[in-house]
Amino acid sequence: MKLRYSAASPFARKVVIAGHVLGLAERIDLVGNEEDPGDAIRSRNPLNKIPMLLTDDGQAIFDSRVILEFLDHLAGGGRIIPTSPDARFKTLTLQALADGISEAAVLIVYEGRYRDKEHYSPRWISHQQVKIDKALDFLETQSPGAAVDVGTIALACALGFLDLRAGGAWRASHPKLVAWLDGFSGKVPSFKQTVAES
Ligand SMILES: N[C@@H](CCC(=O)N[C@@H](CS)C(=O)NCC(=O)O)C(=O)O
Repeated sequence: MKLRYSAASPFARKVVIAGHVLGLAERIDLVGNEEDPGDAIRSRNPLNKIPMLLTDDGQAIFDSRVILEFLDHLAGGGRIIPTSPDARFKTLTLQALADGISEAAVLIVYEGRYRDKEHYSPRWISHQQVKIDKALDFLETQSPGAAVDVGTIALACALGFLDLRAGGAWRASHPKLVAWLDGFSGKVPSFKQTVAES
């Protein structure tokens, strides 16, 4: 399999970590982020986003949530997406929340990267920042739990992205989440191995 990815992307990092957790990492070739929309791998996703997984039989799979489901299936199922309804919908919802943090943080980065200077919108930035802050405050009061699954993998990647692109400002006001991330990092070696350089 080939994964079109970038080390900085929190969504791609989810996939790389899941590959390690599931013992599938050696079957996944990491192919760097080619921004050319005509790039043979990237263009298999009409949305032109990463991560994008090309399976051994040539099927293009995206986005990160679907790729994680595919990898879980390849590994026998029920490994990072629980099968019992309570645990399953709890972790899928945590994944949605964590991905929402990453999406808002990516939009803030893109506002600076892609918006023409004269249209740069502090109001838009703060609209996204409120989502991040509220989600973090919520998670500070509701422990994300000790399981290693799609929810906690996504959360670790979202917090890692805030460290990478927002200077880790979330840490001072969220001590329980900091402790949770330290615990996750101790249990899942691929989290440390996939830290991107800023
Ligand atoms: N919902 C998608 C989000 C993927 C995403 O936003 N990827 C970013 C990189 S972090 C991207 O490819 N952006 C390029 C673009 O928006 O054109 C997922 O879970 O995979």
